[in-house]
Amino acid sequence: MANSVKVAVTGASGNIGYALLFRIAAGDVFGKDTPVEINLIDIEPSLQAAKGTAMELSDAAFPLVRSLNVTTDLEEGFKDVDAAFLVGSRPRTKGMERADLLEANGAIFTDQGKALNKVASRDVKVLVVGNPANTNALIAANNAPDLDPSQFTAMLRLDHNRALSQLAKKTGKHSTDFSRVVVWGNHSASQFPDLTFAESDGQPVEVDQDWYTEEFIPRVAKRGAEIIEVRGSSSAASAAAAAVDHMHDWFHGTEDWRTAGVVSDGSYGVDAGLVAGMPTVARDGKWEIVQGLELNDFQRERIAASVAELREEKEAVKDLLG
Ligand code: NAX
Repeated sequence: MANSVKVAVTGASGNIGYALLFRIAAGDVFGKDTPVEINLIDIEPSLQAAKGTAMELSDAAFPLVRSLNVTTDLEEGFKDVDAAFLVGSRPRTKGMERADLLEANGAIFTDQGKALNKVASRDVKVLVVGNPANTNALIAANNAPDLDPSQFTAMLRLDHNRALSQLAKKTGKHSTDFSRVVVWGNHSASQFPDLTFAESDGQPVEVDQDWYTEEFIPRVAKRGAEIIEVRGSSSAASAAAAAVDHMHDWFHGTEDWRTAGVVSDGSYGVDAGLVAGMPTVARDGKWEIVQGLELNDFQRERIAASVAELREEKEAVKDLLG
């Protein structure tokens, strides 16, 4: 048996939390021989429901679960954690402007960044799922001066997986047959799911350009809304699966590209310091941005459009950036 991993999940009582916690407990993130100590964090009105989720986790008698702790206290919940999934966030309510949402969530991620800075493991890996995920990750990173900004990431893996799935459907192949797929930019409708570099069996993937620009890109970018329309509620298990994939790969490494929302180093026209979806590989516990790619005009334009939105979001929360 390996040493146990300490992990925190915020928004533990929510829909994504409910799906995610059972995957963590089953060993799908850290490995089937790695025990887990799980802290479930939520706000006071949701505490009871989080306790119920912990009771169910206990009832499942997972062999790897060493402890389950439910709390509303961030410093208790983040104490010494190796991994933190920041899922909880304030939903957008009727009449709420985007700027209000940014600000309301900004306050949450300011507090969480500060608490992680104070008490988490110095190697903590943080994945922000709660929306607006990119800007929330930016805020958390900026409020954790003693941690490296690269320890904070935003989830674009669901968008990445959606892109693979749509490509597989179109070509009649399996999603695992493809490599070098990336989703640039913001986890929002402005994102750019990019097949320019995609390969299958080491060969470039040839796609119909009309399908690519008229169907594939908008479909992936607006898939969240499509799920809500068809299912009647937002993506939950697929979002949890993507969070599992992201953290799993961060801990275990990857050969092929994955999309992670990472702090930009200024490559590819993405302002340094913004958190954006980029082509990355995970090595030695770090996401590395794939370097040296030649972009065409279409790619540059699409990336720039999403980066412009990220800049606006950053401007709206500039007072929270520590
Ligand atoms: P739920 O509404 O089921 O759960 C929300 C959770 O957040 C609850 O646990 C609630 O107690 C907690 N919460 C509410 N207000 C809070 C506050 N002020 N401070 C801290 N926590 C608070 O949402 P769920 O479906 O679980 O989605 C969670 C978040 O994931 C949302 O922000 C959602 O937009 C975001 N998503 C992000 C995705 C991504 O790819 N990055 C995809 C899926 C999802 O849309």
